[in-house]
Amino acid sequence: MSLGEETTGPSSRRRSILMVGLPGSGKTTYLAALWHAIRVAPPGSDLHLVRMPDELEYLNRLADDWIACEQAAHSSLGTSRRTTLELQGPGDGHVQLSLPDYSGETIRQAWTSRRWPTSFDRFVGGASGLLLLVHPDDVEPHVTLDAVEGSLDKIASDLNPEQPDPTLRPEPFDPDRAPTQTILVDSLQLIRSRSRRRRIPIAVCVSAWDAVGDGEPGGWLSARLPLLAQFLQSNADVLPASVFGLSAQGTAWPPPEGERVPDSPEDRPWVIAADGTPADGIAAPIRWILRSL
Ligand SMILES: Nc1nc2c(ncn2[C@@H]2O[C@H](COP(=O)(O)OP(=O)(O)O)[C@@H](O)[C@H]2O)c(=O)[nH]1
Ligand SMILES: [Mg+2]
Repeated sequence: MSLGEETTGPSSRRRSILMVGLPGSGKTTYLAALWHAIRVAPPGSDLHLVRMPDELEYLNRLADDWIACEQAAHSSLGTSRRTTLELQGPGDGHVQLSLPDYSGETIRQAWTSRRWPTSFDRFVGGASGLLLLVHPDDVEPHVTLDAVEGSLDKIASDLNPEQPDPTLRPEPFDPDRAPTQTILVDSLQLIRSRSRRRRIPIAVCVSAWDAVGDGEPGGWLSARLPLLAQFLQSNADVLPASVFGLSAQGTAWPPPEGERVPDSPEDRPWVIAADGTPADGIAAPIRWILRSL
């Protein structure tokens, strides 16, 4: 399989993929593992580099830390590294893949303040597709209808005007405590409203899948982030989506009892498709986006 399916047009096609996710969703670790796969890819493979990227030093540092099982440094608000990778495509053409690593604070602040940096907005405007990362251990609980109904009963009884409950105090709305799926759906709506494209394929990557254990990524999304899953389902014509389970590290660092990190860094990362079947390596979500354009 090759990166980029188009065979007509200029010999180099520009594609920009926006990697989004809240802070700590696994973006930088993914970039580190992806870059390592690219830098060791043999000539002739679709991950083969056509030109050394300008951000070579930064990418190598990320990948070297990843090899040493060291966590990626935190990117601060508004900063990103413009990582443009020029990779071999089919035939004579090649694909220029722009994959900046914006700070997750950009998405969180867009939710709370309705603003994001101009450079991010420019990238959103032209992005061909999205890599949306979600960390399974960092999902603010969703509120089920059952829980709401139970609360309504309690509120109704507590609001008894005959015997008001003095402990009952309304809490002011705090956007920082909004559920993860609310923030993610809002950010997808904002991205869509600022995009120049009619259709934006989204690869939803549930990172640290090694920590989830059994199950299928598609089912996980419907169960844990039902609003996001239903939003994507009902907008499938303009936001076609595919869910992946992604383990960019292969395991937690340090590894849990009884597990070990494979000696060869290339053997560490793995990706599975929505139904739990093995996907085509660490670049599978990117391949899917490029095929879906
Ligand atoms: N177990 C496990 N943890 C991971 C994996 N990928 C990332 N993490 C952890 O998730 C946390 C956030 O990752 P990071 O890439 O810094 O997220 P970012 O803020 O979105 O760039 C870190 O503690 C990583 O070690 C993985 O494949 N498996
Ligand atoms: Mg990061």
